[in-house]
Amino acid sequence: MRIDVLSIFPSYFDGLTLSLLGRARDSGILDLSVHDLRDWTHDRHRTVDDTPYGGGAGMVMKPEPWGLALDDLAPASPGGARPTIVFPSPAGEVFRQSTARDLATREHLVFGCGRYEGIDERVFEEASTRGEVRLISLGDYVLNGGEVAVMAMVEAIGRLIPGVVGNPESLVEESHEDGLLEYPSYTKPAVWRGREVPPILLSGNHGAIAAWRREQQLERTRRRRPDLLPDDED
Ligand code: 6GU
Repeated sequence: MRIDVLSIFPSYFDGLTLSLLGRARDSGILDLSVHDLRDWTHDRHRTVDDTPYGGGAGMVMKPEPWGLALDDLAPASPGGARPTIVFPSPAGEVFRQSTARDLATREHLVFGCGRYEGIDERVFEEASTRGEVRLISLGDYVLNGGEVAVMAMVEAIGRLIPGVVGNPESLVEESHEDGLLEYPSYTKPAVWRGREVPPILLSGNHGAIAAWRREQQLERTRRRRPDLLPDDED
């Protein structure tokens, strides 16, 4: 998979070269490039923002650098490959595990990180001539820009690319993969500071352990995230 990230703070993404995704990059599974949007400016101050038409607070990101960056990273190519272009936005659809699974199947993702009050709306129209455009939010709160959101999205997507996570089984028994929260985990010692591991986990009865874990998943989900469960019928 190829991922291009556009940002005016490219060093935010240095962390993505570490650990799991770093190894995926080194092995060639993931071709991740982070670009400075200012490289597509041509004035002395490398300006990326301007005042909003119609007035109002804050600054808006100018369309020209975005257009030139899209020309390079997502060129119009009749009949050619079309990338999926993601703009992180608190006004977008909410990012879920299902979104990560969907985006992990794409050949080429372009992430455009906005700052200031937003990006000139025409950039989204232009981008949709180059590929499928998705506005995606991390959740119902406000960040200063899209960088932290894109870090989270790239990590969630990247670990689903075959070969990135060493043991694929570790992907399936996780919170959200089956729509429920994860069951509790324990390791040695069997008693720690007087606290015992639930005896069933030491029983060797694999059927009973699976049933207990399922019940724990349901109980935790009911308690912490009832919104994930189907509504009661009665
Ligand atoms: Cl994707 N961007 C910004 N700026 N704030 C957010 C967000 C994204 N998701 C939640 N809050």
